[in-house]
Amino acid sequence: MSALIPRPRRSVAGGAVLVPDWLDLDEQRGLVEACRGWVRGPVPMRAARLPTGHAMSVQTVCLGWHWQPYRYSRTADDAGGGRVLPLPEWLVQLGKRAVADAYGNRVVGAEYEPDAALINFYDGTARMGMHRDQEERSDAPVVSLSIGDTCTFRFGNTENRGRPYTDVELESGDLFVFGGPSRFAYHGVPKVLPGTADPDCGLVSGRLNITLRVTGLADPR
Ligand code: MD3
Ligand code: FE
Repeated sequence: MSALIPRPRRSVAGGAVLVPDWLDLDEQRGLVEACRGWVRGPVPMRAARLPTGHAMSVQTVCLGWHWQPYRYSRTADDAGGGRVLPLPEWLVQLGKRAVADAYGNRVVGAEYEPDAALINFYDGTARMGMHRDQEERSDAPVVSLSIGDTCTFRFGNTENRGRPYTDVELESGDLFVFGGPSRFAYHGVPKVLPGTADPDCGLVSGRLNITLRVTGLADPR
C-alpha cells in the first residue's frame, strides 16, 4: 500500500538493499499477468517436495532453469518433465534496472545477466523456512520482487538458521537485492499477512515473489 509517508530505502546488511515501492501498480499487474501465462505450462506451478518427503507450502514455477530441491535442470523432472520456459529478455532488462537502482551503479546493473527466475506463490498460510540459496555457481546478486499481500521476511546471518536475524516487512511493489556478503545468508518467510495487498496490484489474495538469479550453469555441449 503506498504510504502517506514513503518508506525509505534501506540497507539491511552489506549488499542487501530494500527499495520500497519500486514497481508501480501497472508494473505489478503486468507481472501478475505474465505469471498467469507462465503457469499455463509446459511446466505447472507446483509445491516442490523436499528430501524429507514433505511438500513445501509455497508453489513455484521457474523460467530459464528449473529448480528442484536441490539442483537446477532444463527439464522439470519432478513436475511432469516438460522443458522450462525461457527467461524473457524484458525480465533480464528489469533485473539490470533493479540492480542498477538498488546499488546506485549503472555499470554493475548493465553487467548483471540473470539466467533464471523462480516465481513463488504464497497463499495466506504458506511459509518458507530459513535456508540458503546455494545451488547457483555464481555469487552474483539475487533480485527479489514482491507482489500482493505483505509478508514478514527474515534476513539472517551466513552461519546458521538462528539469531542474529532482522525481520523486515515486504510489501507489494518492493524490490530487494541481495549481493556481496549477503548473497549466501540464511533467509525465510515466516508469515504472510492476508488482506494487506492493494486491490489494484492484480492479485486478489496471496503473495507472489519473483527472484532473478545467475545460475552460472551452462548446457552440456
Ligand atoms: C537472500 N524466496 O526463492 S525472497 C527463494 O519471498 C526465496 O519467496 C523468498 O527465498 C520469497 O529462494 C524470499 C528474498 C530472497 C531471495 C533469495 C535470496 C532473499 C535472498 C538469496 C540469497 C540471499
Ligand atoms: Fe531463498
